[in-house]
Amino acid sequence: MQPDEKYVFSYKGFYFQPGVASVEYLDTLEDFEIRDSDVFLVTYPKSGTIWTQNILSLIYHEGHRDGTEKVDLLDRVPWLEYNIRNMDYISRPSPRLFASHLPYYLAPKGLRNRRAKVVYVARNPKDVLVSYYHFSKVAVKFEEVEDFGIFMEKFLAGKVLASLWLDHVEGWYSHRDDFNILFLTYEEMKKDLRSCVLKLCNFLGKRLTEKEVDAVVDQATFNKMKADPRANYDFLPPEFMDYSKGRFLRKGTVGDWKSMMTVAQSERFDSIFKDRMEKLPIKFCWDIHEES
Ligand code: PPS
Repeated sequence: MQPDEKYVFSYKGFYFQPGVASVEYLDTLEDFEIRDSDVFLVTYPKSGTIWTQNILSLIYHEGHRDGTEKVDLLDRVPWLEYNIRNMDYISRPSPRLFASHLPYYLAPKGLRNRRAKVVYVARNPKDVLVSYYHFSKVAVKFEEVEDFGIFMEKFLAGKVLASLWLDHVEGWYSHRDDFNILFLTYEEMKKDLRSCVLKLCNFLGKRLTEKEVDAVVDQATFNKMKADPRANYDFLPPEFMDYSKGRFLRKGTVGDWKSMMTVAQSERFDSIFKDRMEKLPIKFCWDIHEES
């Protein structure tokens, strides 16, 4: 079961999106020059990327916090491997913020001197799967798989954009000592956003006042982001998104997988992922009501 080349291409064992990334460009990323002040947000798709992009932008840009600047997230925290707007990353002023879905082994090697910062956000993979399934309908350039069961098999086999969830999370976690990295989970952000914002500020060496932290937390809530076109990808043109089929900010909850997966599907999922997940020290939360 190989994925259709119209939707993904493999580069060094990882699936990328054609049209917005090329082999020539990806070849340059290994030597992409890293500054000590750079911050990379790394995620597997559908794990809380836009949420954390927004938080980073709010932490770093006063003009975003106080609403005086109307800059969208692709300009604030652009994608490293998908330079959709053809920005000149080299001449961007410091501190540069980037988002990326790259696996650890394709990250620019300059990140391994442990000076620039990496924020890794992980989400429980059943919610990732369900979010990914719905997003595949909205994202025009993604393969739309009508049948959830078929999509799940592709996800479990890593035959989707960004390949296998387990490889991504496990790879970054087991190589954490090579990077200056902070791990967060979507679920802890959901349970206590303020603590996570403070954790981030601490890691990034950013000292914000109580009021500024309040402003970050307030503008990073699901409802505020949903209503803010700069922070919900509503600005992406129809060649990327078909918003008649859903929204980028869809539900924003923990445990939505229960509304989609049958008991049999959930058990099958567990049987494939369980052994490797048990060895992962990251504790995932599967239900918002679960005690941590
Ligand atoms: S992508 O395509 O990889 O960049 O997608 P990503 O941004 O990683 O994930 C999208 C999911 O994150 C949810 N989201 C949020 N949840 C809670 N609070 C806030 N503020 C928030 N912002 C985005 C978004 O709704 C997607 O999850 P689902 O489950 O589909 O709702």
